[in-house]
Amino acid sequence: MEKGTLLKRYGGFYYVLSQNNEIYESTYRGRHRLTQEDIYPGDYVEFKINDEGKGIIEGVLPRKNLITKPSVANITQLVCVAAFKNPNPNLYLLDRLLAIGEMNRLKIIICFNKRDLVSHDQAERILEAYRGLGYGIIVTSAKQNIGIVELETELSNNISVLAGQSGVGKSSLLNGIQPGLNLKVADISEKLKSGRHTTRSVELIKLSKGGLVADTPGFSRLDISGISAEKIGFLFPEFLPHRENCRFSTCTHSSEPSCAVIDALNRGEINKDRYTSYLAILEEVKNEEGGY
Ligand SMILES: Nc1nc2c(ncn2[C@@H]2O[C@H](COP(=O)(O)OP(=O)(O)OP(=O)(O)O)[C@@H](O)[C@H]2O)c(=O)[nH]1
Ligand SMILES: [Zn+2]
Repeated sequence: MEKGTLLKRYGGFYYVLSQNNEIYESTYRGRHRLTQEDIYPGDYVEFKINDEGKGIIEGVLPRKNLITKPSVANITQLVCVAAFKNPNPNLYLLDRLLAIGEMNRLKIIICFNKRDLVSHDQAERILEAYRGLGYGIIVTSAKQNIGIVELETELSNNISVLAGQSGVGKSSLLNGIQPGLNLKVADISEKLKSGRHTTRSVELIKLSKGGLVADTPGFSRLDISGISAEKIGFLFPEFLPHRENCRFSTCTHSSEPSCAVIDALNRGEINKDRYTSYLAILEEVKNEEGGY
């Protein structure tokens, strides 16, 4: 029996990447009927290869994680992409993605693209808030081919998702890494036609320097449900040294008295924008808990 990774489902077939780096068009012959929830791109499968060189999947192995909306299994790394300009960085969206990466215990990289559109000082002002959080930061310009090799290196040996606001340059970066991909770049009329919010199934792309990356339309928000309000603080690494000094162990660092996180904020040790994002995520999760 061979083991492999599902890259995509298409037209009733499953495309499986074997451990020998071959892609097999496969069908499923397991004992149970597969439903949509039973197998996602990124899933490890056991399969046989028949005389015609086609794969026959016999089972899906337990998955390590699953991110949803849209769904992909077993990712190891979340690359949160923002642009320095056009669009201006949406820090709430970026911080929300970082929190989702933390929630799923993924390796996290922040990629700031479109470096060509800002000066050194403008870039530094934006980067400042994100240094010292422990995340890898890559500065790129898909247009001027800056940082592309560095990004490619970070993607090898990982199953990665590039997530970020529409228009930040995710497709352009992947095209820069692998010119043969020809991912659609900024075809606005096409996007309107297909409808921005229709869920589209994910496809994992095999990179020539190694690694798999999800082809990403729709990966701007991801799902943050399923976490309780008092756990959100754990997703902000800069809160960790302070939170044990909060008076209440269940402190949500919002309106409680003697909150060490708020004290650190007031001393300027925690970035104000990051804290604002924290409060917004807290509200979002509380609203979900309330069921509306
Ligand atoms: N100046 C500049 N423009 C860039 C850069 N990278 C991408 N762009 C442009 O930004 C626009 C959006 O790029 P895309 O690659 O489609 O962005 P995306 O993040 O994939 O967008 P969605 O598919 O909507 O999620 C295009 O017009 C690109 O040519 C860059 O480094 N510098
Ligand atoms: Zn607190």
